[in-house]
Amino acid sequence: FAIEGKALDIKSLGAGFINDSYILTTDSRRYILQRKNHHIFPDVGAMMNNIARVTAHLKLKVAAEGGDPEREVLTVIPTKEGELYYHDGENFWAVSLFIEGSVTHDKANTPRLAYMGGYGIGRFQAMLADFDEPLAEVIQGFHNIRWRFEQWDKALSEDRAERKASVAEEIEWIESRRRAMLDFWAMVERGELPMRVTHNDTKLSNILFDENDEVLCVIDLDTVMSSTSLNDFGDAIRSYTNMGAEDDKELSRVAMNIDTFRHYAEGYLAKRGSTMTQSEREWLAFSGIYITFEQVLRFLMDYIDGDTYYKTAYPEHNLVRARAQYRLLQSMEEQYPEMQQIIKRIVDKINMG
Ligand code: GN1
Ligand code: MG
Repeated sequence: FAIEGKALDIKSLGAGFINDSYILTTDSRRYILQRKNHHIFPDVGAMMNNIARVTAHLKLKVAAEGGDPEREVLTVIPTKEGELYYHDGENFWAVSLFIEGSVTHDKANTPRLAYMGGYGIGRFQAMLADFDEPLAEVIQGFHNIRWRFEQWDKALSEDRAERKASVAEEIEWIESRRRAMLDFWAMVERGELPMRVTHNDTKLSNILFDENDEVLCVIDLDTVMSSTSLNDFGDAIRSYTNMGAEDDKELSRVAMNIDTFRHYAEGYLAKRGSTMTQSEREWLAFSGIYITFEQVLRFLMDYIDGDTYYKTAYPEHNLVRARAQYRLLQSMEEQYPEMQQIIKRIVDKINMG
């Protein structure tokens, strides 16, 4: 890679279910080195190409606003031959700049963090609103529930790990909502919800903050694709508002915090509200339910498949995750009327102002 200085040290960065990340220190600066998971991202070249084009666009926007493109946008470091990644015959590697002085948060446990997270993703989407080149679909049908149901039906009929019989109750959670979820997705298919550049993994820890908890930069751009921007809102709601852990065994801890929902929505809509279509605003609250449902399906499907997708820490891990996400889904369903009212109130306020 075209890095500055001599490499001195490489340390694992932990976290992440998909890639392996390291901090690479040279005698002049620090970098992020990642082994990209090519089982999950079959075309690493197409993925890196998406990232390079999206970050180039973002850098122009940040520069035009008088910001610092090196700190506020991810910088991909090419190889010495000018390639966006390096294939060593077995693994695929990519390097980006480490953004010094940045911090991440795992939990949105203050109103301000939730607001700033929404603001950060809203800003990211707003800056990409005029990006009109096609993006590669790096993971087929990522948030497309019709495609997920095709995979689901296949997983159930194959029952590869012979676990299906033991999760009959959980399977019913999915089946009883099949119609409603497909109906939502049909609006995307009919073009009633527009296609936009979406991040597709909007958890709080994918936003870098500075020391004053101002948003610096949105990271983990592997899944940047074209889809409905509602996915990004929904996935954030799934991760921010959960009072328990994603894989909490103690289900009584898991519930959606409606105040966190409100704060995130306020931050997001402050940046994005005025450029959303009527149908996007109308379905914003539902997107939390949609993405959380999808996550229950994905964890449960991986359990049924014999844990081939997500890294797991113990044999029942995917099932525990599915159960915890299901508890969160129920909590959202219970609070859905309130979620809708909150969105309506914020939108009315923006329209009046
Ligand atoms: C995966 O690896 P990570 O934490 O960035 C997954 C997301 C899931 C998330 C669940 C490419 O993200 O879709 O929501 O785990 N990413 C991919 O925590 O499948
Ligand atoms: Mg990710």
